[in-house]
Amino acid sequence: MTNVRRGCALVLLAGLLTAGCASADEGEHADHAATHQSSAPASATAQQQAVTIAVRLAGGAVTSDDTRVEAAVGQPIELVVDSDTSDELHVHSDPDHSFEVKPAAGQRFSFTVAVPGRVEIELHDAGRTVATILVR
Ligand SMILES: [Cu+2]
Repeated sequence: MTNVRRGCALVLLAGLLTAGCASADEGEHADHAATHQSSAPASATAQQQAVTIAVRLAGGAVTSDDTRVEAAVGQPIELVVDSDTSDELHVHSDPDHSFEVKPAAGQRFSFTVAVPGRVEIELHDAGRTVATILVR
């Protein structure tokens, strides 16, 4: 738990957009996600190929640790998760996205990012950054 909080604090210190971490210690992301919902643009209608990020949790280990990927604003980004445990994926975009990971293979979570910048994807229970997306 402290690992997660420290990770989030470092992100805040780095001056990045961290819509989610102010309340990360509460374990609740639903409230502030709803707060930012209204600012999401509806412009990403162009058909773009999705950026896929594979994440695997097995035996307490996380593979694909802190992968760097690039994506365009509005481009679909898909997380493909194989996991043997429950966790929470948290996308540090604005607005942020949270996905509930279950112990199952082939879970897919899709989202888009509306604001350019560096977007980190965290596993909150494991306290790990699994990927960083450079959004342009
Ligand atoms: Cu977070």
